[in-house]
Amino acid sequence: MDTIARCDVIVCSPGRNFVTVKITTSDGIVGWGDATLNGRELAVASYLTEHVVPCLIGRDASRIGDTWQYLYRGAYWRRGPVTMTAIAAVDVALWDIKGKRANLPVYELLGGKARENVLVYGHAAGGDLAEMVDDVGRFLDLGFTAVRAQTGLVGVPQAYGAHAAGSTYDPADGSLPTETGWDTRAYLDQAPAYLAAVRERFGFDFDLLHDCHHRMTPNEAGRFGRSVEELKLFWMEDPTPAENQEGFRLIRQRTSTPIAVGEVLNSIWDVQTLITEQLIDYVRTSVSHAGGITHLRRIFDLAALYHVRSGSHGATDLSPVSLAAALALDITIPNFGIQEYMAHLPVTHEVFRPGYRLEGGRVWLSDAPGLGVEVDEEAAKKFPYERKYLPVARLADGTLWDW
Ligand code: GCO
Ligand code: MG
Repeated sequence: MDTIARCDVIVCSPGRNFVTVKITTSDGIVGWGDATLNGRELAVASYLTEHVVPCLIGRDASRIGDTWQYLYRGAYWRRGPVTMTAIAAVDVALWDIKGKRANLPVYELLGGKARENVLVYGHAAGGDLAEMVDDVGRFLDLGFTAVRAQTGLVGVPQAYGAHAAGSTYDPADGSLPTETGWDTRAYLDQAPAYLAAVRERFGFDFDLLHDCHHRMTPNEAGRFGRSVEELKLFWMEDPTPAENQEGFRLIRQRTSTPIAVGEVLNSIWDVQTLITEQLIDYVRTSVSHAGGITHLRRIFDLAALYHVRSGSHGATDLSPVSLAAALALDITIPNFGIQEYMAHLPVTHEVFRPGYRLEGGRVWLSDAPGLGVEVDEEAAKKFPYERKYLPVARLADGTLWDW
């Protein structure tokens, strides 16, 4: 029996913070998992080292499902981003090990390829409308056939999306969260117009996506969706906070603009109503925040019954290990929709060397055993953890809002 001999938790910051799990088996096989929870990284690292690692040593490395239940049911406390991210990292590392042991890529263990490659969307952004439209053009020139477009709002300081492409949200003074602004009326006035400007310049022959980032009420979201219907968005993402899944009934009644939800949610129960009542079109739960390959596969299977397709979160705060794991699911499931793809910074690749490859708006998977990602632990040591936060948002009168 190949047992879990060691489990190390590596925290490093090559361009941004990442928490990585390394499991080594008694036969010397190494598997990698991503345990990064942006802005709350050390909570997961300590959950792992203090509470999970001691339970793993000596367990049969091949029993992935049993280990998942042991960590989930065995904790007594349910769900939540810290727990589900920790479980995800262990789960993904064990799938990586299973692949390496079988000398097969993980996607072969999941049933084999259902498609040749994985459709991804890129992130076009800009400080203002002109910059953002140019950035959409840049992605189309690179061969992307799906692009998400975001820009700031005139009169609102640093609203989400106002950052130039590739920039991070690091606090200006290096310590506390950046304070940004929000104004729903300005958004409802301006966002449909700037999305229309993209269609005007580049036409309809590509998929246009937009992230509303959880800031509207269901009623406002319904109005927004209706006002962009003729722009034929691929999706509007997170139109309203999804803790209240029932709120999406109202949006659905108002608009046929497709809806994508799930990046901040962690379990199948968090998306159950959304899926079973067909209130969304794409489920965006991620492999690293929703319990790993084992649990995300369950979510996608449930979604398939209700014509909901996958649209996995893939921002740069998910490490290349996560992306490789997401891609293994993307290429095998019947109800694949699209995969988010934000290129990692070159410095991130000094530590994480993935085998997948982007070409013409699609990603081709590596056929290396396991997930095909190498992690350079020596290089990781050069990039110590730095405390960072996601921004917060406030209305003009100071009321704290959803960022
Ligand atoms: C997306 C997301 C990200 C998140 C980020 C938070 O759709 O890509 O909304 O931009 O804000 O992952 O850590
Ligand atoms: Mg999003």
